[in-house]
Amino acid sequence: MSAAESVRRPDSDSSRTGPHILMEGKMAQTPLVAIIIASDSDLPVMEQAAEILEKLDICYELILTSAHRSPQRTREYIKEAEAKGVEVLIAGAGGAAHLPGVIAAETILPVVGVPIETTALQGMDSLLSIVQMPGGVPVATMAIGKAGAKNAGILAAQILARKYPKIAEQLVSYKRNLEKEVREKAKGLDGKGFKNRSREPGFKPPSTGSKTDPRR
Ligand code: RP5
Repeated sequence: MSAAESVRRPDSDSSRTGPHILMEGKMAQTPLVAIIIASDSDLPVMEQAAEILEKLDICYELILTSAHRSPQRTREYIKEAEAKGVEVLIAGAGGAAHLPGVIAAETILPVVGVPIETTALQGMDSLLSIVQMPGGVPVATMAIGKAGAKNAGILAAQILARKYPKIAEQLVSYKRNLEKEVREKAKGLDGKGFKNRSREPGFKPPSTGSKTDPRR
């Protein structure tokens, strides 16, 4: 399959809004990424991964299965994903958060883990559970919550970009836009009358860690 064929949205029906949710992976095109969520309560966070993949025009599917509640379904799906040609797996889970690690134990596909915020421990439980994998079974662990889910989508795209030039182009353009947005915001600040000391003649920035710094 050519890159152009494989880099497509899962569904071109513009009447649908939000990420496309295909619980059993029934799609006409091959998904390159699978987003696996452990509970429907994870969706408000994990849809950030779906949104960025859509923005980058990368075909994905979203699957609901739990490491603890449906271990058999989880194993079966991993085999199915490998067979259908999925190349990167993104898994989000909260609390004991075993899903990304269990997936990584079953496949050699790269696994990106997203710790979901929890009420009891604010997602620190999820983060530590996902990041502390034993040697030999890596999970690329993102930040807790929505930023982590978004970055999971971008990291998946970056992995795919090594093979698909079209995805590399999309990422370059995405990065350019990030830079443009910062420049525009900086320009916006210029007009607000704040004093910009760094532009004054003779301005020296404060020391950042020389030997004479009393904090050292
Ligand atoms: C985990 O337990 C899920 O990832 C979710 O973040 C958390 C709570 O799940 P629900 O009880 O809301 O289904 O497996």
